[in-house]
Amino acid sequence: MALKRKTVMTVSPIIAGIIIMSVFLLSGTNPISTSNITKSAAVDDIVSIAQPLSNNDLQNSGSGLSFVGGLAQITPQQAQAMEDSGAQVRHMTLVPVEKTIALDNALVGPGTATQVIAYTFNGTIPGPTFRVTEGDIINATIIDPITNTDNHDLYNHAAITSAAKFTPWLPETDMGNATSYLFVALHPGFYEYHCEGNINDIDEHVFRGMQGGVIVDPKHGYEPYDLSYATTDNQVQEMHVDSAAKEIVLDFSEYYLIANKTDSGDYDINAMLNHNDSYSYINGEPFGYQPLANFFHSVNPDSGSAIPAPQNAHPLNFTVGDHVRFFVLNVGDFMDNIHIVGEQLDRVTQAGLVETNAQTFNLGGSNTAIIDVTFTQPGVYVLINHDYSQAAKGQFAVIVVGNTPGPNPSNAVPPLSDVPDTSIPQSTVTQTFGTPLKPDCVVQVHGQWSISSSCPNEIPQPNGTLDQGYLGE
Ligand SMILES: [Cu+2]
Repeated sequence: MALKRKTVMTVSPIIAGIIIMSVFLLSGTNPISTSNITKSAAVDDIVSIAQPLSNNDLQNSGSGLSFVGGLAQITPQQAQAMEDSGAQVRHMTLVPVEKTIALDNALVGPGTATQVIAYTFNGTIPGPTFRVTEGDIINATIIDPITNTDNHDLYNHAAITSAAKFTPWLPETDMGNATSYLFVALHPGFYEYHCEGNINDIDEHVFRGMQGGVIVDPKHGYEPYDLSYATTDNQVQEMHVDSAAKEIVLDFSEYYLIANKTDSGDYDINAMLNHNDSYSYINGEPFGYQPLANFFHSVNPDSGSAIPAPQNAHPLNFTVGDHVRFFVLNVGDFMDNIHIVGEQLDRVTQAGLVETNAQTFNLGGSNTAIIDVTFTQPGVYVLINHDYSQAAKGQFAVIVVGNTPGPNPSNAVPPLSDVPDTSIPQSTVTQTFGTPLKPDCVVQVHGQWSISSSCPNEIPQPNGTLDQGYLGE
């Protein structure tokens, strides 16, 4: 897939050919059969993937990126064999960018921060949503700009390996270096990725914004379902809901910010330890999908802080009869009690478990769910964290269901799936945070090591042999 190169940091031609960003919608299908994935010759190799790593592997494994939830680490040789058998190789390149982001919907009043001194992946909070298909090989790379002030790396949960792998004696991806790893997407689902910083400050890097999600689509797509609903004249009807859906990513987390004159927007560890978040958010922006003026008018009557009319806020838009698939990730420290005022959650899928017709779904920290909702009646609905303290701090989204299609905030719409009959394309409007990238400072990877950046950060010529990913030297 030849992508056009823009402004750019060139990287060695030897390693050209590798990195394609999250919008990497490589065409074609993966020939690996997943109707019975364990019977696939290529995927049988995965059995050998989860071999314990040697101490040498551990010491030379670069960043903390090891096992991603649903993704198992493999060697370049295994990856090559799988690719020769027809597996797709996908690229997931992340560039840590340290930047200050103004909050459009900052609280007003004393003791409130109006910006975030942020650590980001590729310039946005959250980082880009990646999308692959069950059985794909993922080449994950982190390139750390020389101008960064802190170490960054890339890690994920569900680590099926020694905890020693995450200890500080392992070399970080230091400023000016790059590290690449290969994985196989074993299990469908939605998975969190995040920076773990210098290990002892993981929380700081996560709450400054270095986190995001990876969608692993089932090889054969998502199951349809049947739905009973009441018409506007109260007649009960049955509906068969197809697999194809309009898709929305909702990334829930919080900001913990020092809010005085000199440190406004810096990370406040004491606030985190006390569960006293300054803001909560969906997709990086408090109240980003809440255009109603002065809702939750006074958050803190004692300090006088309040929410002004939200700026640059845009609701989620659907039409009557739309099947919507929400990919929900809770990165934060609070329980995310997902509720849609005026609706029920038709189907919730989480790690192979399925719940139907839920009024609210409780999502703990670092967990995810895929939620199907079909909107059968026109109207205005409100998607919130049903923890009122968090709804009042930013996790509050308005959903408008009308008779004509409306655009959705760009940072809520994930890349389209490669699996047929999965994604229904949507029109979008630019949103301040998240993907697609905020225009003031972004890093984009075009095809093979071709990076365009509008950020002042100096992105290095990567070190190491990165063309096939590597474990150790
Ligand atoms: Cu970091």
